[in-house]
Amino acid sequence: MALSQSEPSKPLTRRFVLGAIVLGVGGVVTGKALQGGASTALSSLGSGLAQYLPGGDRFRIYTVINGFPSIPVDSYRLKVSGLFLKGADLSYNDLLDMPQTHFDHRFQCVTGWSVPNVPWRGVLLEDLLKVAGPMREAQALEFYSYDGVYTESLTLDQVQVTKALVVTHMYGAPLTQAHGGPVRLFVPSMYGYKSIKWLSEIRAVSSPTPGYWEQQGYPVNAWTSSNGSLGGVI
Ligand SMILES: Nc1nc2c(c(=O)[nH]1)N[C@H]1C(S)=C(S)[C@@H](COP(=O)(O)O)O[C@H]1N2
Ligand SMILES: [Mo]
Repeated sequence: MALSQSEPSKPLTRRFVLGAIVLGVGGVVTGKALQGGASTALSSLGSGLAQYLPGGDRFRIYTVINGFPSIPVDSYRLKVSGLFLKGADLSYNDLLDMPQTHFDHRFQCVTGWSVPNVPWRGVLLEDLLKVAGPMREAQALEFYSYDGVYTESLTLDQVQVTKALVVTHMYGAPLTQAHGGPVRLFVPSMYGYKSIKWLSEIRAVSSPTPGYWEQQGYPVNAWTSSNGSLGGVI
């Protein structure tokens, strides 16, 4: 990998924010562990928070805004718009009523950390596309976040090849707010920046606008090195 180690182009601001958030999360775990011992802490935290446990490969929590958008599950909406024969405005329960897919897959950030065997669950983007029906002119999908800033995109081919998932559950539990809950994207075989959190809208387009980090120099085709041969054209 020839990419630089630091994603941020505004290193000070972003590192400060990220550091504060990671420390905050660690603090919660430590607090519980001190009160009840490690095993009690584990069971009371539930498997959904296991990824925060210290040691080994673990997630870093990222957000490019100050904090996390707060979206109550009951008012969550996923807009399916643009070049579709049938647009949609899906609730969280609409997503749960669709065919559910789950698999374990590594999550890999371009800055060097990764987490193996993460259990993901949700709706395959491919299954959502079958319902919405992309028009002939549609070549790609643009993704938008409730944070109002972060964006991403995938070609329709990449949606198929990667098995990109609209995620509602991680580690057998509803997605936490920190990880992009109620709903985020997970794109296997591509770097973590493709996996947009707090997903608000999926828009079919003929030619996608590069995403947030891509506008700052990261590749639009974000294959992890182990999957580089899959290629991809935008
Ligand atoms: N909305 C939003 N989505 C995002 C990001 C972000 O800052 N904001 N960061 C991306 C990057 S670079 C990575 S590595 C992963 C991190 O996911 P996590 O915070 O669940 O560990 O989220 C991706 N999706
Ligand atoms: Mo990342």
